[in-house]
Amino acid sequence: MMRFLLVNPYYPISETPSPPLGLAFLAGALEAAGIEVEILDLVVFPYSRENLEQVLNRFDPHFVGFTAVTMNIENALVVLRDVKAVSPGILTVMGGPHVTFCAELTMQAVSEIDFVILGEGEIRESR
Ligand code: B12
Repeated sequence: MMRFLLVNPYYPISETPSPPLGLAFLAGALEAAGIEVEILDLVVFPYSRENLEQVLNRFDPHFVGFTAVTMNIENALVVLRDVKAVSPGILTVMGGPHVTFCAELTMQAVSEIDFVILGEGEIRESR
């Protein structure tokens, strides 16, 4: 079964006083498509590379997806680069407002990002 880890990057909880709704919508869509999902919420669960390694070893995801606004993109990139350093074979996906505004710049600046998704991530286009 395919496994997808979703990461909510650190931001002060006083400015993020509710669960990550966008990631929850995505998780629902992924599960409906038969994909196993876990969410690592770094707003309420302090980040360390050791914790990340434990999650990667236990859950063994094929993809790790991140959400980010401009104000927490650097926090997201710390984790994303650690994912690639620990397991270079994992594919990384970045979504959310920051890359929706700055997709090309982000892809050019950060070679560790494999895919960016613009706008709503659960939409599947069929042509
Ligand atoms: C509601 C809201 C909030 C709520 C969040 C509620 C919640 N539980 O998520 C609260 C009040 C907490 C909040 C806080 C902040 N917000 Co706000 N917020 C919004 C608002 C109005 C709607 C966001 C929303 O809930 N959309 C619905 C959900 C379902 O969509 P979503 O989260 O965007 O996720 C979808 C896609 O983005 C995509 N996606 C997201 N992540 C990923 C990841 C992957 C891997 C993939 C594939 C796809 C994907 O798929 C998701 C599902 O369709 C937007 C403006 C807007 N119209 O978008 C501003 C907006 C996102 N906020 C903004 C800002 C600045 C902030 C704060 C930094 C403000 C502050 N006080 O510090 C904080 C940051 C908090 C954080 N960690 O993100 C800016 C971001 C600008 C930027 N350059 O990035 C926006 C765009 C407003 C604006 N125009 O300035 N916010």
